[in-house]
Amino acid sequence: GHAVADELAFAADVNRAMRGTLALVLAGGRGSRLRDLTDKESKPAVPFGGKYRIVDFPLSNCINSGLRRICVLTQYKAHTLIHHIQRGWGFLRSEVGEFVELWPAQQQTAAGSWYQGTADAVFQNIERIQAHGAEHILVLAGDHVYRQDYSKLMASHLRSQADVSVACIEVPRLDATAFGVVDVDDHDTITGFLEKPADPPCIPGQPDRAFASMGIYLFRADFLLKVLEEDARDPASARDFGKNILPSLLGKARMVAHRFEESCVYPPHSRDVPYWRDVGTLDAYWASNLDLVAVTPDLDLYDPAWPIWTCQVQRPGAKFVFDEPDRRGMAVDSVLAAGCIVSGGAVSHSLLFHDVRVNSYSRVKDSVLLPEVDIGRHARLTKCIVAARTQIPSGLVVGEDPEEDAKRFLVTEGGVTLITQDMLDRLDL
Ligand code: ADQ
Ligand code: ADP
Repeated sequence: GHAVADELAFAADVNRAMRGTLALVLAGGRGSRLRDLTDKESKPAVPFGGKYRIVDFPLSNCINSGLRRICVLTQYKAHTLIHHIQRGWGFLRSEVGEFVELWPAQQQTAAGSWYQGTADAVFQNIERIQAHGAEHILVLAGDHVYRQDYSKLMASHLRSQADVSVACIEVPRLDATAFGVVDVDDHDTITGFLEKPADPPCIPGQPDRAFASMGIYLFRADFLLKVLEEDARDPASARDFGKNILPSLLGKARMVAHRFEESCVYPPHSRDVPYWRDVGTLDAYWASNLDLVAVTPDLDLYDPAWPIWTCQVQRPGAKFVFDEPDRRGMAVDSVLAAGCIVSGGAVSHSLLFHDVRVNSYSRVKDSVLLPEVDIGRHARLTKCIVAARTQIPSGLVVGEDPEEDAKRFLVTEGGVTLITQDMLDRLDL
């Protein structure tokens, strides 16, 4: 009796809190480890999974979690990101207070410095945030691929009566050099925080694992505003959540770690490994795109209960031309987006974004081809990432001689070759 009534009342509280939450998606960072892929656009705008851009994941998580007041904070080369959001994310109902707004960097600070750190991006918009009168602020990184039900994060935030909840995940210890590493007590209260330590401390009793911040912070709005104002008065601060804000709160505020396992949206076939990817390097980008080709991918994009929304290109279905015995257009073990035409070439274990052309006698294997790539006749590509709108010339062979490839293109530590149109133009073929 009472227990059920309490549960229902609590669920209603969570619901109300979600409706009173403003989500701030930080989408300004370049993501320089993606090299040429982020020459012209920021990391959140980089295409992912055949028809999405990375920012679609946190935005879809908001929509699917019932969080409908969203601001996207942009900065570095935001043109494609702004275009994508204006075209694809205008379907919320402003009449009932639902929106995705774009907040470009305003260059408000002196000396032409745009945003400094992530906290400055929020601080510069403090008046607009106050004008929304939100009770909670959810700060999200715009550059990770994952499915998370933020209402479960809200539930644990309310239960623990935290000033701020930080979503955290266990990662291999050696990967944690790229993250904020968190120390917790028995109740998951955060007792230590080291931003990107060179030698990350492990989880007690697990020498190879570390507990990392996912860069997802849920704040009580009044508390966040107070903290940002304090930080703004500190001339030594770099105005960054990871570098300055979280460490400054240790021992002064109720800062609680939320375990991602509790709010991860798992695929139906596996509840073992929570999926969260910082596709920050070319090797990680290649691997997580090609994971979608696997028999049972770790990331389920087919789940109607948790759709990933995007800006659709209105294109016809992928087409395969198979006309002569030696010109058999086919793709196996692959994902192809709309508008692709595989005409007399062979594609295997690859992911093709929309409007890719694969011409006769060519071979594409273990590769990720971004939108509007054209593969010339007799070309052979293995283990490549081809940047958008690149014309691969007839007969080009890449992925069979690493030394030769490294002279002309960019070969990663993991042996993935990135090919862009600029690199081809420099070759003067
Ligand atoms: P990083 O990911 O290295 O670490 P950062 O480069 O600041 O942090 O990027 C965080 C997010 O903010 C990204 O989505 C980026 O695009 C965006 N961003 C960066 N500067 C911005 C600006 N000035 N304006 C708008 N958006 C901006 C952080 C934390 C770590 C944590 C990892 C998890 O500092 O503690 O472990 O995220 O990936
Ligand atoms: P309805 O008007 O039936 O309530 P919606 O509010 O779902 O429909 O959608 C309004 C408009 O937004 C429609 O034109 C629809 O095509 C478009 N739309 C809905 N969802 C998306 C999406 N994920 N991406 C792009 N456009 C969308």
